[in-house]
Amino acid sequence: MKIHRIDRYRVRLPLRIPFETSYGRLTEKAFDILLVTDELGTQGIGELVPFEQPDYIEETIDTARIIIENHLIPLLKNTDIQHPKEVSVLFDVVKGNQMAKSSLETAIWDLYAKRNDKSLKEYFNDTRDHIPVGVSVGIQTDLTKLSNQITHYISLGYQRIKLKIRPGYDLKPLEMIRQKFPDISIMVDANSAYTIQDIPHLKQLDAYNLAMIEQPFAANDFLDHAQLQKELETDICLDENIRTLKDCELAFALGSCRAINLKIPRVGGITEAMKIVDFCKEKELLVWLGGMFESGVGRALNLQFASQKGFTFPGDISASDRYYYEEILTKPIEMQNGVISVPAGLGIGVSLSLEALLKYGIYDTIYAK
Ligand code: OSB
Ligand code: MG
Repeated sequence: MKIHRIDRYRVRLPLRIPFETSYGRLTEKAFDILLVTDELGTQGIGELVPFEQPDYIEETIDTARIIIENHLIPLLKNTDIQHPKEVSVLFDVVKGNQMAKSSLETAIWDLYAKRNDKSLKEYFNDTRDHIPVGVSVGIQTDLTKLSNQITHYISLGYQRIKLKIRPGYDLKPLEMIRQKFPDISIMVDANSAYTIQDIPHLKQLDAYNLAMIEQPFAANDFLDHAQLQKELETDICLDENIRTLKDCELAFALGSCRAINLKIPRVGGITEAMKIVDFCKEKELLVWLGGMFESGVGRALNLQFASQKGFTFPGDISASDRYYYEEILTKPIEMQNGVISVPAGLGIGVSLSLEALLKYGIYDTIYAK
């Protein structure tokens, strides 16, 4: 297949509830939807997911747009792609910038599946149609409000709660949660807010029967995480650290974690994500699917990928109404009894609402042959 055209919607969707993490507060999600068209007129859809601030990892939506327009699209021009796996090889000359790469790579996977009249799920081994899901709960210093929020999500059926924490907001909310909800599956995510000096403090987290603790230390640290994992009973899960298969190999070799939060965009796309799944299976590392407050496009992709049976731990893939008032899809993504169905259409399985895209987005064409 040859890429003949790339169109884009730059979208901003207001969040239903502001999302606070150890590093900041999000009230609106900006993202781009990329439409990649081949020589036959088949269209693949990709989502560009980085945040506007470089506070989760270094990529931002602005840096990613420049990488896409000035460095990645030129690599696609006049290239005949036989299989989407070739895209990650083609993109290798551009260092890093995984989320920029992923937006195009996943669109080309979607395009390829659609050309072949297949659902994306059919390219993975050993899949199922219903995905167990959890919900990530932002920092909420009013513990009554936090408790109400958790009660609401549990009553809806979410199978696991991820609590965002930071120094000064960790043991108290957990104390409250364990008193009210002694048996729910709960984990915490620090988004790099602690340092090695906090090890004695973090050891107190062992008392709360947590499924895991995600990314306590810096995004480029493997050694301090390994030290903490030695001293902690609770499993450490790495998120921000993991950009490539190599990072997983390093984390495994050093004992920096026992679980991986896999986000397709953070590792540059589906091809690298598949390699990481294989590696985790071989090494018996727990791997589960994380999220980036994606729109329905990114979450449809996540559902296709999480259809692989290895993803037993509930993902950060919630229903549309957990994030947004309105979706950019013709049908929102719904959760029932703690599971979400894999969208059944071709490719990522969902269709775009042009009306919503025009309401919330700005359209332009970034490449035409
Ligand atoms: O650290 O996993 C994270 C959201 C935005 C940025 C980083 C993270 C998160 C989440 C929510 O925890 C995941 C989701 O529901 O999309
Ligand atoms: Mg995280």
